[in-house]
Amino acid sequence: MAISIRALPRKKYVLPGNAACPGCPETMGLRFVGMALGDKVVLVVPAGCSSVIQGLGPKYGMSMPILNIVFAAGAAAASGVAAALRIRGLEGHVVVWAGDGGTADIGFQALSAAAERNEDIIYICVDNEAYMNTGIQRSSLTPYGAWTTTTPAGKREHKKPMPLIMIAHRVPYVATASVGYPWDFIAKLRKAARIRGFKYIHLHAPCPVGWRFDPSLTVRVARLAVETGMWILYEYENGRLRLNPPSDKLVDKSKRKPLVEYLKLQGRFSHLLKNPEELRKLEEYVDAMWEEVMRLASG
Ligand SMILES: Cc1ncc(C[n+]2csc(CCOP(=O)(O)OP(=O)(O)O)c2C)c(N)n1
Ligand code: SF4
Repeated sequence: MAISIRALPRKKYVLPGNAACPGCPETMGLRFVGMALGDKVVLVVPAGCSSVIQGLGPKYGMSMPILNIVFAAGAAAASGVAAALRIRGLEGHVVVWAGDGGTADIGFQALSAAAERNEDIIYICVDNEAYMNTGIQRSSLTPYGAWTTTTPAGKREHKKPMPLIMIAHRVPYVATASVGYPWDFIAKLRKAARIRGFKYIHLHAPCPVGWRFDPSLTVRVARLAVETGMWILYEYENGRLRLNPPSDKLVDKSKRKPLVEYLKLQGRFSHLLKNPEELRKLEEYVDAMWEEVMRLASG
């Protein structure tokens, strides 16, 4: 369904003067959550950049109710909030907003368990591909070859396929999204809010600080990830996977921009660009990821 810009709420859900860095993708994503779901959101935020952005006391940077929770417990705490709303007969969408570390590493046990119980929550992984809040350490969602402070010569392992892992949980709704495509993300949030049970949205969120690019380029980098095929936009519902625009036009590899267009804007890949063998490994990963997603799309 098309979304009109005039129909979006005027209210600011991320307030000026918060503690985010310039060009921060997490504040962009949080604004979109507010625009999509309005005042009906209860956010559950484990430790990470967004718990700092949100701030405390007079510097409070958000206008949504937020439960800050320990790093490992996002999905468990949200399950409790959803139960409390249900018992009290209150309306509201319980939304976990967790980083890649808080999702794919330390929060994974609570996430997997809540998915298995089919809790009525929306879980968003805001994926900036490293532990940014504590100084850019690698996570299991950092891509192959990327520099972080704990992978100074480039990470040796590929990114964990989190959305596919969540599809394997057979939950009602799984989607990927990007801060470079707000309409797509807002539509997916609204759809998720209409579905009962567990919903997982994986939001690609390029971070200028950790990825080493100019803060004015966040949207450009986010869009290039999709245009080069490095990040695929899709949704999985009722046992079927469907590609979303513009990824649906990029199944044919020749339609995608060269991967280097995406990599060359980011300092974290500078050493990789000097090594054709390493670059080839990343290209092969992208091809394999597309094959896997297309198998699900045709199955
Ligand atoms: C049990 C525990 N270990 C470590 C920390 C320190 N810590 C706070 S935030 C954070 C990084 C969060 O990374 P991520 O989840 O990727 O979110 P981001 O900061 O990138 O938004 C870490 C390691 C903590 N709060 N609790
Ligand atoms: S480190 Fe990155 S994700 Fe964290 S506040 Fe800064 S720009 Fe945002």
